[in-house]
Amino acid sequence: MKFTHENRLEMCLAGLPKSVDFEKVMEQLLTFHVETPSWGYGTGGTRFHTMRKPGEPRCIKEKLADAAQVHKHTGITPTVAIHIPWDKVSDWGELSSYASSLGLALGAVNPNLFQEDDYLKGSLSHREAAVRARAMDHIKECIDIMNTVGSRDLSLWLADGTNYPGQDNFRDRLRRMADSLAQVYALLGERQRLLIEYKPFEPAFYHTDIPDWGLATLYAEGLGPKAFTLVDLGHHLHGTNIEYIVAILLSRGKLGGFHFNNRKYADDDLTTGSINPYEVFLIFNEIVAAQAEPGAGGEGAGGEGAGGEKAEIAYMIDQSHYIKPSIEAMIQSVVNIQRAYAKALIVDRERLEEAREAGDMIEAEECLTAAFNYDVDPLLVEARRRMGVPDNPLAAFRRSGYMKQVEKERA
Ligand code: PSV
Ligand code: MN
Repeated sequence: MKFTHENRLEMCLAGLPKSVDFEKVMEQLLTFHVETPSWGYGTGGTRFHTMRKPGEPRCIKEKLADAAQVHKHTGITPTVAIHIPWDKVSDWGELSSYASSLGLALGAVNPNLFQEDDYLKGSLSHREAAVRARAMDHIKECIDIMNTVGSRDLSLWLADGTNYPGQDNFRDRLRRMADSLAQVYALLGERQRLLIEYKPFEPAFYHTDIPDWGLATLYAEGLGPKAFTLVDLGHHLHGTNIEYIVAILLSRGKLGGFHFNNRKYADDDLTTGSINPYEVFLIFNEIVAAQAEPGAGGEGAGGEGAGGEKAEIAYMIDQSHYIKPSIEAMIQSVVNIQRAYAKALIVDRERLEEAREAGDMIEAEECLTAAFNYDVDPLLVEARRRMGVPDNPLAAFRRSGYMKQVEKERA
């Protein structure tokens, strides 16, 4: 037998559970999108040093050009999240047109409320009204940008917190945060959303004002149907069961999106799936299971919210590549996410339900590990051929000569 794509695909299909509909899987893979972050194309550093890499982009336009390479080779990354003021330009309409000329659109807008000296003791929960007002002005500026570039999501992460016991009054901070978030919410347009990101540590190390999914979701539920929780994989304490958090948020209709990355120790920002690919699979397994439920509303359905509306899930990457070449690391991450999603799509859900009903935990677990261990790459290659992108995005990018060219141009 020749090892052609057709042969590989035939063998792959022959081994799939009967309950899996191949054309439906294709449709789901073809409509699946991942958003890459502008800041993931520059060189990240640690608090020790930033090692500059040859060919590094020098401005947002060059970052978009790099992002366009990821989209060109994977076919599934048409939008790029921006961080303000890191990506600030004088003419947002012009930047938006430039993005379209590359086949991209600008995605989530991330305000930066953590790098001004004023924010040493917080931003939206700061004791001083003047600092809170400054933070609010910055958020207004970000929403204006969203209006100009047509962005849907305001992705809000706050470094607010304290570093020592007694430093501030917890309940006062909670009140100020709730007031500020209500003001932010009131600024949103009809189709815009507020994604609230939580993090239990760093840069505040005693407490953070929004440490976990629970408080983020309390805020999101209190604010209303346009507010959601954002799950950054690196923002959990060790041993946290992230897929269960995902299930809870799905059941509340409050899963707004992800910041994908991977960690070994803390918020390491390693490429997604590099350390724990099973976790990524188990996360997608929860999403696919929720979407497969009767009445779940199909593509993008994230569960039933209080108002009965379905939440769209924004699949975003939040990585800052410190040592790997950024574009290649981004392609690796995108492909790892796509592969984890494909594996979740081929779980034998009928057999899984029967095993659960029979109380057979071995069989139930086997349903998951069978899908996780299955080689779904022929399905990915088929989807890529239908999209007109290379079978192997990483190899094709490496062959393209793009890095050599930008290394010269950006020297
Ligand atoms: C904070 O650690 C974070 O995850 C937030 O999403 C920021 O916007 C991003 O990283 C970049 O610093
Ligand atoms: Mn993040």
